[in-house]
Amino acid sequence: MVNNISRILLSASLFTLSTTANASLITNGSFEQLAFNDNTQVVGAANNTNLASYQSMGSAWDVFYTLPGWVTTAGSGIELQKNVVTQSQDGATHVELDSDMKSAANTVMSQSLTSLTVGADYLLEFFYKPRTNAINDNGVQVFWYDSGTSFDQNMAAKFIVDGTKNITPSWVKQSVVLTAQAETMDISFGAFGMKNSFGGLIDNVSLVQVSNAKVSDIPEPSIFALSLLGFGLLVRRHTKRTKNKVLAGK
Ligand SMILES: [Ca+2]
Ligand SMILES: [Ca+2]
Repeated sequence: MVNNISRILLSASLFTLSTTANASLITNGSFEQLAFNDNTQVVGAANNTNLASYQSMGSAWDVFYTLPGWVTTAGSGIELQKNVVTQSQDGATHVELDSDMKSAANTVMSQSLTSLTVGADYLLEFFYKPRTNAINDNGVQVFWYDSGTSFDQNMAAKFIVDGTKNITPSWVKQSVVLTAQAETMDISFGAFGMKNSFGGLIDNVSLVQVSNAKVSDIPEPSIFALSLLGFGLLVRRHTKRTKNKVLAGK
């Protein structure tokens, strides 16, 4: 029975996967959202630019503690750029995390992802472009951890990209597969290297589920509970059939 239930589970989860395969789980992955759902107004710490006014500006840059979907978890804030260093890979805006503040600091921005499937794989993709020709100046690290854990600069990065503009003059797609260890995971992007207000540029971040948890990864108590449920359904069906037979006088 467990085998049958496993097959049903697998079919059900494959169906779910096929219907959600293309939906990115990242909020504001292209950094184009200039308004919060609750209408919170935010102003940049460097130039006092209201986030909403990016819409009408031909070019702009400022440093924000929060953007829709993203929050600063280390450093001085997220630098949102529009047509000042380069065109964006997607849309009109992108971010840089070696932010231009009086004391330039390598910033970490984070987002929580909920309702993940423990044990399932997720493909993270984003576009990266190094701003300068200097070595050790444009690095970006990706961290992925259970939301119950606070971000820590000493965490091991799940992915690292670094480069220089002369060798990598255009946006390049980066990809890494991440496995969910909890239903709610945090993803963080952090700049590393020289803190000089010039760093790696990031745009078009997406995260999609690419595999289910293996049936063998489902905790045994769940299979046992499902077995009981299946057994209960069979008993109910059998009882109903017997009752119908009795009513029909068979
Ligand atoms: Ca964008
Ligand atoms: Ca730098």
